[in-house]
Amino acid sequence: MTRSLRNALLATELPGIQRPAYDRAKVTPGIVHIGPGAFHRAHQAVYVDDLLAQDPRWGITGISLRSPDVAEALTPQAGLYTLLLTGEETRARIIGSIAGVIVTRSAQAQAIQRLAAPETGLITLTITEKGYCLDEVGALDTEHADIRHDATHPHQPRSAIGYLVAGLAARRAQGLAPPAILSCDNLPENGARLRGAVLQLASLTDPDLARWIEGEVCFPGSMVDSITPATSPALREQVRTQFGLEDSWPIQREPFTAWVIEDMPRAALPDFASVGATITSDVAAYATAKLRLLNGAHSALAYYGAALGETTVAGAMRNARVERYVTTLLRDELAPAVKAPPGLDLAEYCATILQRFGNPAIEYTLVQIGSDGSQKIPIRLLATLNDNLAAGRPIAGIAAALAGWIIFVRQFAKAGRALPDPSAAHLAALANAATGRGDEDARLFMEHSGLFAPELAAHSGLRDAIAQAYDELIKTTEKTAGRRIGQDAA
Ligand code: CS2
Repeated sequence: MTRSLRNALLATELPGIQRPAYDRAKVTPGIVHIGPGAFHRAHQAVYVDDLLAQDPRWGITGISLRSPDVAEALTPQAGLYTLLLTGEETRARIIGSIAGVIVTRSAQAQAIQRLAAPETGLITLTITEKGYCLDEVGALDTEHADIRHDATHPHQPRSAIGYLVAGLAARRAQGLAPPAILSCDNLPENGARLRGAVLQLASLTDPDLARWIEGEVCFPGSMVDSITPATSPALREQVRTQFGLEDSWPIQREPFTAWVIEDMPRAALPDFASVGATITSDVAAYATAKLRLLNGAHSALAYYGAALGETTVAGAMRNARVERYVTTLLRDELAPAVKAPPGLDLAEYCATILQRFGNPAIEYTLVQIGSDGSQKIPIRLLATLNDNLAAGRPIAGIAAALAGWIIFVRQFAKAGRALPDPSAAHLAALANAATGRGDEDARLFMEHSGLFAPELAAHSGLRDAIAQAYDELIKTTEKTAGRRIGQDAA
């Protein structure tokens, strides 16, 4: 027998399933989260689920900027969903911290009202790199179509930045102190970049508002970490058969989780430290270490592994050539460019990353990680590449990841499939002009993809290293990967 997720279910026997340790009826909404995708529901919403047991003021209202899918799945379930923690054993938990989800497409005014509501003490975001609409130096891209729109229609925004500005304007109009705003995305200096983007957009429409935001609103930085693949049909089936729950959108993640938040007392955040988050003044060191080591290695593994015909992270880690590649990359190229935050042993951290990638219970597709490469590669790999070139350290592994990326882009073009990337059209045009020769294709992508700053684009040592890896990888790709990527992207 399977049972549907409803509030009433929480009062029944649920053997082997952890459930909210608080009365959901007593929870009030204190957090508004923009982008309630899988990562948010596997990470922050779980910390909040723990927090609500001691402080019911922090229920979450989600805001979906694009698709109604999350709202359609969660509304009939009263916001409840199942989280499976999958490692050596699988543990199930029902999460109750999300009270509701607003879809801006059909309820724009309601979304702005909720952002501005007096009880909203914290706004959080997981909108992925591209959601910030930043340019290559990390400032707001004022040429971005959504930002141009929001600069002229501040009350009908399209971008997350536009919603924040509209919400803050409405809050200020009520004469109330603002909420804190916390980015939970894998961006370097995520708090500072978000603050810069919000100030820049506000100054285009209302300089007084921009001054108020500058003086009043706290944007703490953060580091978030937990490997959370997209939900597959097999996961729904597992939740049904193993735990007897009918859930339209369960979530799965590894047991490991970490959240480091910048210590900013004026932000008056909920007591996240009491539920396992680390509060520190040195968040940048943790965030850089995580972004450059875990995310850098993830992206490199995705492109290198896909070029060799692999389709998932754990599968790729079972391929001795890929495993050797990632291990060496972490040890010789990524870790030496990272300054360890106090108390973090880099060698141990890298060993844990390799172990986490190898978790066979997590089905994370390389295509999912390889998506949005134009956004991810500069911050995950090129920053380290620049440091290594300047310090005379090796670059062959990063060059191989870049070669893998070019092959990845070409495989999508060859299969006639849309590359999952905001620069898809431009990259597809390059892919169609590529010849399959390392020296030519390395030059083409370095000079024209838009990822490489002029000095890097003209670096002949880098070009040679990419070309060499490309010619080497493509031999295997031609045998296997084209077919597989074509299927994977279907
Ligand atoms: C991954 C991340 O999809 C990706 O690009 O690298 O989502 C990664 O799993 C998380 O940042 C882990 O904390």
